Amino acid sequence: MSEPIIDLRSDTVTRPTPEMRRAMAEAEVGDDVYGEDPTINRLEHRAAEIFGREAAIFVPTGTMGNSIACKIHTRPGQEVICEERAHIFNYEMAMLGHFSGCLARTMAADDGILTWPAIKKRIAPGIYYRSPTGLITLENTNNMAGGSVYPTAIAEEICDSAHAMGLPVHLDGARIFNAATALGKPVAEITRKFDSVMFCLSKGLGAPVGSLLVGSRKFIEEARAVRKSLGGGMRQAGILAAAGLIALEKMTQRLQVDHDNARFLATNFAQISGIKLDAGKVVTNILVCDVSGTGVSGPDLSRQLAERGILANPVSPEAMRFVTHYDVDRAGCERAVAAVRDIATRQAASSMARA
Ligand code: TLP
Repeated sequence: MSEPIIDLRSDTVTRPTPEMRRAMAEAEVGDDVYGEDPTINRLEHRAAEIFGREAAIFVPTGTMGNSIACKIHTRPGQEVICEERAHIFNYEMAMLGHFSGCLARTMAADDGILTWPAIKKRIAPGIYYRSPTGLITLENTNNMAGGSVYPTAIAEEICDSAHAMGLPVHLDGARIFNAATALGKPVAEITRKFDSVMFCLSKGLGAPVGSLLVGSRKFIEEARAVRKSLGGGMRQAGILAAAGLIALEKMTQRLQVDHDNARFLATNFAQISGIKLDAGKVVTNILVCDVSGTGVSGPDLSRQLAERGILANPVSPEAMRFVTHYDVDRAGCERAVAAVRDIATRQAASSMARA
């Protein structure tokens, strides 16, 4: 029998647990556009409670949650500050431009962690012919920076200083429960200063679909209208919220396992000649490493791994991303390490033979 596929492309590939599937089958539902889906109402209520906020809204995707937040916080002609690897900038189909009429003002930051002194220099000077800064967005964990985590004091300094200038701060917290696990603090504590927070149920938490946006009652009321304008008004979506409730209540407890597996991958990859990676910086479930020193490009390594039943995505010609999650265990990670080592060793041997 052939070995199962090990899918390290993303934590978005997780499938609903048997408990989620049962809850979905039994979910009480109603028309959520009328506010009558009891399971969605329960999920939104729980999310608001867990984040210590007035209200929450269920949205089909993280991208929609971010789009709604950016739309509400800005007006056309403004700039939105984000780190250059931000999901909002790179993977959301230029929504800032075509939906909110804003430009992204990107900036590079070590490990993807912006700081107030750096942001301050990028805030528009307030001259009438310069497009004003309308919003700052942070991403915690920072996906493409290798799942890095914001130290809470740095995030809070950004929020406090931005607020003192009248600027809102939105958090793309797609993986905020991973950040909370790494910091050993509740999500409410590490996100309390943000004006709005989006987080995903459909990544490491294993739900099949869905994200939430949390904030003040007024903000969430506006978000309901904006969600509708994006075509995101769902009807009997309680079947999705039922899985989301399990994600929120139970799956948040187990993320350390994924972090340990990512660290295991990182420690082993770092020992393979030609792979550049600081294993000590892998603190959540994502690792991004430079593989160019092996002589195999990212896309080529991805192809060769797929032939061995291991799936992982290149993020540039030089770099690969590996993401651990509920559907990958330690044995799967061991197979991934063996496969990468084998490909790198063969490449080194064939380069030697040619020399
Ligand atoms: N990230 C996906 C891809 O789109 C890159 C992944 O595989 O990691 N914010 C962050 C930080 C994300 O990583 C993602 C998805 C989103 C937002 C968007 O969520 P969805 O896919 O639900 O729109």
